[in-house]
Amino acid sequence: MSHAKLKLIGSMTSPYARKARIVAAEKRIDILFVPADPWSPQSGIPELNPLGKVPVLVLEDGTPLYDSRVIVEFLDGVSPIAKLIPADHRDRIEIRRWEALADGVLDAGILARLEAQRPTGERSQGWIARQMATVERGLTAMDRELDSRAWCAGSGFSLADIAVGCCLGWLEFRFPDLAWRARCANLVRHQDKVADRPAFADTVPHA
Ligand code: GSF
Repeated sequence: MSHAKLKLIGSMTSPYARKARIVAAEKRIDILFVPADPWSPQSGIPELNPLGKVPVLVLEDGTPLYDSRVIVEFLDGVSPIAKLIPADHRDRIEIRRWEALADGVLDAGILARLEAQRPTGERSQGWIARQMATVERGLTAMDRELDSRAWCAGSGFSLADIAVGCCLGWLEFRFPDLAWRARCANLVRHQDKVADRPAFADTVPHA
């Protein structure tokens, strides 16, 4: 099946765009990745997504889809190949919960990073500390819930593993000193395993 007209607008550093790219690649859906900077006034992104964020998936008829959770659900339903979100209600919710956790850690990490980039007088260390505490709690919860299991949910690779992989990959990229590897052995094992998949290796974040 060819879906060459599906266009994914995102940046090379966005972990949410990476999640969508990996889902497309795992499912062998041929999308056109269009790099764009949501912070650039000329990006054209607010015309597609009123929230002004990437990723945006533009369908064949021009309909823009956002955010990444809607995009991955759309992509998973496009073809029956390599299902990443199961049909069973409870199984699906378990995986979406993992995704909410991994995305939530990213949300907090991004807020902390944006705050840290503000001029010294405008920056709130308390706000940064609050967001980083969320990151730490999220990492602890993911590590504990993964435990010694091979995959986050169920018996095989799923959207949950992709979401967690993108979350940890972004933390490694943006917070190389966070040292989660020293205290989250289960996540280390998981991350080293998913990193070998071509879809992950082809989308490593870079500036
Ligand atoms: C988050 C997208 C987002 O924060 C999703 O798609 O899952 N819940 C959304 N995107 C950032 C880029 S990044 O840090 O991944 C973005 O586009 N920020 C621009 C802005 O104006 O906030």
